[in-house]
Formats: sequence, C-alpha cells, structure tokens
Amino acid sequence: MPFEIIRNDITKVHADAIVNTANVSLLGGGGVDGAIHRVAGPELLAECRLLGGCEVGQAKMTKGYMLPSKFVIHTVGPVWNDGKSNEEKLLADCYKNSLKLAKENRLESIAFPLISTGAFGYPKDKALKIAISVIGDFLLSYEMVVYLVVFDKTAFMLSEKLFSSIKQYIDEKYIGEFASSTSYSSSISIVGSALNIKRKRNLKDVVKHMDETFSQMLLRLIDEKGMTDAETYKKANIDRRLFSKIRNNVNYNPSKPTAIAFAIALHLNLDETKDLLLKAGFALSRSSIFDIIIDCFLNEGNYNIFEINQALFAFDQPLLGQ
Ligand code: AR6
Repeated sequence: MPFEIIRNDITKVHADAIVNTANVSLLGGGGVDGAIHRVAGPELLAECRLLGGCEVGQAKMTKGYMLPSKFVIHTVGPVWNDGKSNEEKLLADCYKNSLKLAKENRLESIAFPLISTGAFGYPKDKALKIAISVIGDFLLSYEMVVYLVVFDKTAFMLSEKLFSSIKQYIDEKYIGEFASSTSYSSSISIVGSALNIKRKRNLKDVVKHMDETFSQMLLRLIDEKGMTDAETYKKANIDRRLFSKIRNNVNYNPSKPTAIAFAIALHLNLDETKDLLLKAGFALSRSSIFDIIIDCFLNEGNYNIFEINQALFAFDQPLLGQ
C-alpha cells in the first residue's frame, strides 16, 4: 500500500529513510530524536554536527548508521502556540521538504512520526490532518511507500466531532453478529438488505454486464469515468504492480479492502460499490464495523481514501488499499 498508517516505534521501521523530529540545532533531544540517536549510535551525532543546524520547516539528510533504515531525514517542526503563528504552513513544509529530499535521492520508502505532536505540543488531530493531506497530494503525483508511524492510543486520530459522528453512525446501523452472517461472501439477498438502501441502477445495464469478472468491470468503469490507470490506482492507494496484475488477469480475485479501494477511487455510489464488490464475492454487512464506516463515507460522498483510512485506523479496522 503506498500510504500506510502503522503503530510502531519508528526506530524499528525498515524504510529507506525515517524522519526525525529534530530541533534547530540538530544535536539531539528527547522523544523521537532521542530514540533515533540512541539506536543509530554516536556516528549520527558526528554527522549532524557537520550540518550547521536546520530551520523550522526545512529538512536535511544523514545516514542511518545502526538503524534499520538507510537514512535519517531530520526536520524541525513548529512549536504550537495558538494556531495563528504560521504553525500549519510550517508543519506542512516539514512533510513537503522531507518528501522532496526523499524524491531527490530516489528513495522508495519513508516513515514519518507525527511531527511536532510531542514536546512541541501540536494538537494531534490537527497535525494528523496536515500530514495526511500533504502525503496524499504527494502520492498522487509520485510513487513512493510512505508510512505514518503513530506511537500511542488511537482515539486522538480523529477530531472529536468526526469521531463521534462516525460512532453515532455505527451505533445506529450496527445490528450485531447474531443478526446476519458477517461473512464477506454473503449472498445477493444480504447485499440487497444489508444497509437497507434502495437500489439505484438500470436493470438493462445490470443484465448486460452480468458475466463480467471483477477485473473486467473495474477496467470498464475506469474507461466510463474517463480516468487513467495511474489516476485510479493512486486514488485507490494501490501499488502499481498490483494494479497491473489485476489488469493482466481477467480472473483476479482481490481482497475486500482492495475492491473497496477501487470503488472509492472511482467515486462509485453505494449501489455501484455493492455491484463491484459482488464481482469479487463480497458484500457489505450491518454487522461489520468496517463495512459501516465505508457506508458512512459513501453516504457523505467523501471519497478521500486517506481520510477513510484515518477513520478505519482509529476504529482498529483494516485499511483500504493493497
Ligand atoms: N516512534 C514513533 N513515534 C514516537 C516515538 C517513537 N519512538 N517517540 C515518540 N513518538 P516528539 P516534537 C511520538 O516529542 O513534538 C525533541 O526533544 C510522540 O508520541 O519526538 O516535534 C527534539 O529534539 C509524538 O506524537 O517531537 C525537539 O526539541 C511524536 O512522536 C522536540 O523534541 C513527536 O514527538 C521536537 O518535538
């Protein structure tokens, strides 16, 4: 998956580069900075001394020494004051400049911590939104694997308002394990009743495309929507190689999150999403939190896969994409 949110200690992440939340001196500190220097060893500090510090929002690169990552990209986040002191732009610059350095050095993967959200006090939900938006934009035009590594509990991941509106949606829709089969390969009748939404599609169209496989339907929809392959797999958070497998194998069987990711990329409505899922043998169910969150976003017409993944992560659900 090109963009992944993971829960881990960033010093343990195997990526071409990990990003350090440094300070302007680049001579070490606490938090991520302290952890990285401890694992990398004294040679890292020796190289940092040669860099002459770093301005807020900028980024500089060193080797990774004893770390599992080859490189460390040091960036300096803004200290949170009141939100009116250019913090947002400076934080976005940290992500942009780190990604730019990674691109210039042809790195294939990079792992970010949530910059500024520790000692520098940036509110985590706001910081996460900026991270997701900058990384998401970058991945629409460049191929790289980007990890966002979070360390602690996940409730902070969403603003209180978004979290409670999704929670309320789940509470209203969820019908419990006992009420229906949660099987992802449920039959058509479950698809029809699962979310109790009226079907809106042309019967002629349905009959005409009855024999299509998942791959055929996907490729047809891409054409019909006037999208390119690259646009589609990027918006689906799907790796180019996986996409070409699907394109080249008429009988390809995707996982459920992959199939939904394409539905999101193609801006399908709920019925169209169900049709596409059915081609892969899946359905949406009211006894699956994952399915209800997807339904919630489709209902809102929010097709930003990174925001959907942020919500799925916050509710401990699998993410969309590969
Ligand atoms: N792996 C992943 N995330 C971590 C780890 C870890 N090992 N440790 C902490 N976090 P911070 P800042 C999370 O304080 O706010 C240093 O002294 C942590 O929970 O590292 O940009 C520097 O020298 C938080 O969400 O960075 C600077 O002076 C996030 O990483 C100053 O702190 C960032 O926390 C930079 O402060």
